[in-house]
Amino acid sequence: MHAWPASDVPALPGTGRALRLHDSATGGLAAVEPGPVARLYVCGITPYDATHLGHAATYNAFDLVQRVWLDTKRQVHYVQNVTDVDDPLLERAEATGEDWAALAERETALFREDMTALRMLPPTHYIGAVEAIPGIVPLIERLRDAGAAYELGGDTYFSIESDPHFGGVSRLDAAAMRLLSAERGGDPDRPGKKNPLDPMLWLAARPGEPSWDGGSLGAGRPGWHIECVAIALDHLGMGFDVQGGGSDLAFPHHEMGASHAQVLTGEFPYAKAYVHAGMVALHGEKMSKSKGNLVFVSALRHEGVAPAAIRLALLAHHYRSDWEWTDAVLDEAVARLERWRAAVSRPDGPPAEALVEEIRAALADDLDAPSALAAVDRWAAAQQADGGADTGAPGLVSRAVDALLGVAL
Ligand code: 5CA
Ligand code: ZN
Repeated sequence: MHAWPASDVPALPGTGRALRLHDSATGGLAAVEPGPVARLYVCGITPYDATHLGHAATYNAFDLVQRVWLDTKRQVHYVQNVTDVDDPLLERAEATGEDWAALAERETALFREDMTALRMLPPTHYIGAVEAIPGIVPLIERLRDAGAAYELGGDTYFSIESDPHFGGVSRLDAAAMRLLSAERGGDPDRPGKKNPLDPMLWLAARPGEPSWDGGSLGAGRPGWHIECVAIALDHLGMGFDVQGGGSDLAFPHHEMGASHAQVLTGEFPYAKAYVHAGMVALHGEKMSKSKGNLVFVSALRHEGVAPAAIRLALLAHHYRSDWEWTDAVLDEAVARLERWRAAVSRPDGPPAEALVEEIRAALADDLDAPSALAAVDRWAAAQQADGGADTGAPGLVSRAVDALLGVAL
């Protein structure tokens, strides 16, 4: 699949800082120290509805990760998937009478437009689950041949007991895992499974549903977790730097993905850090396509809200916290954007070198974007209060805000 166009990332004077991120697998801050080419996998959308602010907040977090790495003069090898065949997508298509593939294509196209408008850096490889199927089948066959997968009623399951590290990503107890498995696409109550948590690797063809040639597995379609694993192993390999997504993916998705990959390769770990963004809510409940309590990025854009203001609204919250989208959040971001734009369009201001270092330090410390915004606010307020004669400062601020926060002033 093609991704979306990249916006420029201006180079800044001085050097960037080493990034520390909260790693779900340890529950603490991890020094993320990639080689010259940093490797990042971020789980992509299931394209049955438009991009909402919750998605945008999660992608914003991992966009910041890339911007910190780029500032340290590293290259970034970034892979994102599209879950372009899955139960919720097929159910939505069935309900509306639309062709499932056309629905996926339309919503993916809208996602690309939203990401472009928000200046999110595009992945190096943007891969659909459907296009990955030829690579997925042999992985499942290998798991089965190694005794790590079994057949049940024509479907193929992964045996979590084959991975001694199972549980190490989310660190949840069995009862919590079982609840979340039922909530998030698993089938813990299906009779005949070796372990209730065992996830589906290959779903045998059902009447009226799309299916693909599965070689010795028979016709069918892949399970969710193995899709991301096949794409990540193909394009990044084991031991990549960061596996990213929202906190609702820690279990089962990232837990199962890590297990699949660790059993397949015999190597550990799958990813050096598992990084999870908090959930954005609307009217007191997590924004979700299934509940329908959504604010869409595209709807705000059509109302004439500047994408830079949407981005500032996201940046005003720490990526790990759960927060609530309200009109006040957006109003505050619009006002901040106005203040910042007015400040950088003046001919001079207080020197800004220290501000660049403050933004760098804030982001390097587990992506503390709210502190970075506060630092820019202080610079703008100082300029407003007593001017400053540095004619290079407004340009430097605008480059730093663009390069490090993805906001074009
Ligand atoms: N296709 C899978 C991942 S392989 C998926 O979870 N798709 S999704 O469309 O449901 O979500 C895309 C990303 O947005 C995921 O990282 C998910 O954790 C995140 N996300 C979904 N809802 C919210 C929310 N309300 N707040 C923050 N992030 C969210
Ligand atoms: Zn995924």
